[in-house]
Amino acid sequence: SSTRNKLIKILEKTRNEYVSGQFLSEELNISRAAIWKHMKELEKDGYEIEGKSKKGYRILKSPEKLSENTVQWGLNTKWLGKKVIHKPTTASTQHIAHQLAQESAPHGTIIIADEQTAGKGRMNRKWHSTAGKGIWMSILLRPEILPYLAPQLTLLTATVLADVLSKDTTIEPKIKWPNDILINSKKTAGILTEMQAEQDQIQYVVIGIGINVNQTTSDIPENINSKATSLQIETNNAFDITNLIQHILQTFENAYDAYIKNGFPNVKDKWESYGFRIGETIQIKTIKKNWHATFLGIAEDGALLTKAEDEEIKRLYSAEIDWYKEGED
Ligand code: BTX
Repeated sequence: SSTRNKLIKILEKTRNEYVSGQFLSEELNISRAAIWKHMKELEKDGYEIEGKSKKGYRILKSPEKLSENTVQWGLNTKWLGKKVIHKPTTASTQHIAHQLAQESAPHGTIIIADEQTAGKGRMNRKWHSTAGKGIWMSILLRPEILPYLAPQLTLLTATVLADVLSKDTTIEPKIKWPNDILINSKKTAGILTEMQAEQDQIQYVVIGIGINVNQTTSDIPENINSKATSLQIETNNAFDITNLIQHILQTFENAYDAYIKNGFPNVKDKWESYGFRIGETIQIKTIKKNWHATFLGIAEDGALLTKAEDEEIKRLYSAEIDWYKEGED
């Protein structure tokens, strides 16, 4: 309920301090008995709240479990996450997002899961989604932009994740083109953008975000542990998944609104400020061939900008890149 949302906002803001029942009752325009009932509801969702006579209420502990409510309470957004679907376990949040999109779910709908049993990466690759230890989330958007611009949303999402991680943690995130978030050269997050569109109009876009948060080394499957990591592994700290999600949603909404208003230039600058190995030689793979070139940055439309040995400058829209090792083509 919106009353409960307001209540959480007040309590979260004044954390550690007591807020009097009188104040709450005036602020929310409900009786003190009603406030007490709301507090009981919050406790059902995992909040620990202390109520002291003469002093008032305060939050002792925010819920650890993820739910539609815990994501929405205290969420400071205008349109993103007004509808949240949470599943304890599901094959892939992308599937649910597509389904809801066909059933006309609104722009800004969020689907989150504690666990995915068939998490998807790009090009049918697998995405490991350990139960309760990461952010496995899809965002449904109905952007009024031309379909060919949709890849810019992936780059925008990468800058949002990099911004949030650099603010909320002590680590320095880097973005590997187009969309891997690396910490100490290892992958911590990935983004999968899928789109349904006609020639000149996007029906919807689903942006899938996977972030390894609280995995320990033993949670990372052996076949990827040389190139994958988590926030916990890199910082020795556990993170509050709900807080991170809220921060991502708030940052995403601002970045998205600015992008729709002002276009790509600011996203490009931000992306490049986090860009990994700009100026270095990279190995490029497409379906047809394999070559290396200098990574110059991204173009004003988001394409990968490279310069080959013969000085030819190329824009690439879909390719895989890797770090160049001596002896490769
Ligand atoms: P990607 O194709 O760039 O990365 C997939 C590759 O990354 C895999 O082939 C594997 O080598 C490696 N990998 C797999 N799982 C992990 C992991 N947990 N951490 C680090 N590396 C890994 C990136 O695709 C896009 C990922 C999007 C995931 C989100 S989660 C919510 C949504 N639902 C869904 O099914 N996918 C998206």
